[in-house]
Amino acid sequence: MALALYFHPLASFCWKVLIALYENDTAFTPHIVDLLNERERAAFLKISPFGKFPVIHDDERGHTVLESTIIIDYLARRFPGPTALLPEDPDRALSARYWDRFYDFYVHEPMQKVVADRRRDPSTRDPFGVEQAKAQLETSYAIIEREMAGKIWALGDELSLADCSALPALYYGDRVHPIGAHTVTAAYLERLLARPSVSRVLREATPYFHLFPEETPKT
Ligand SMILES: N[C@@H](CCC(=O)N[C@@H](CS)C(=O)NCC(=O)O)C(=O)O
Repeated sequence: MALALYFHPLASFCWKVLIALYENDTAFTPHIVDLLNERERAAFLKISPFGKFPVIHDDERGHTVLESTIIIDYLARRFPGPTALLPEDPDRALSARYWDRFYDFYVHEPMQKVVADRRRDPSTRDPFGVEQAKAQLETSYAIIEREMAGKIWALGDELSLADCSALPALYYGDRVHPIGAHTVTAAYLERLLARPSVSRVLREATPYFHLFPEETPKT
């Protein structure tokens, strides 16, 4: 098959690309990478120098593409389908790129910070950094609350790259710092969850959810 995806079904940045692939029914060969396995990790580092997924490899063109946003950009041009991941109109495309950056930098990254902290040895935890990350999530939720009022998807009525980015950021964001009273944001997350592409991603992640670190109760 022309396209290969290196990923893990639980990994939030991989969800971005899986949603994009499933939206357009793009055929690909899945390669699940277990980074805890020394041999698999060493082989993967040859493809992805920081050991980060997702990565795609396009056999026909001999292209390896890293970084979820760049991968979706590549998929939009190389394997276009009914969901225009990057709109034709340059202003709308710019908006999709902006909201992709917004969700990655201001929701996804602080969410990852909280999750990474839970995985650490308690002696090396960073409570101040976690507080800062949660404050960032709170600020971002308030911005989304205003931005999404009256909208279905990030650009209005058509799903795009920006929504692929929003789903994993908000899904896991809600688990580490509940969206709570931000009802517009919560409703946007519900709409995303109802999308068949997203249901499929969640279904495939379910066998791995026990690996997600829940908050340790304070003693
Ligand atoms: N900026 C990268 C971030 C990728 C990333 O952080 N991936 C995580 C999984 S969600 C990862 O590979 N973590 C493994 C590690 O850092 O060892 C992208 O958008 O693709």
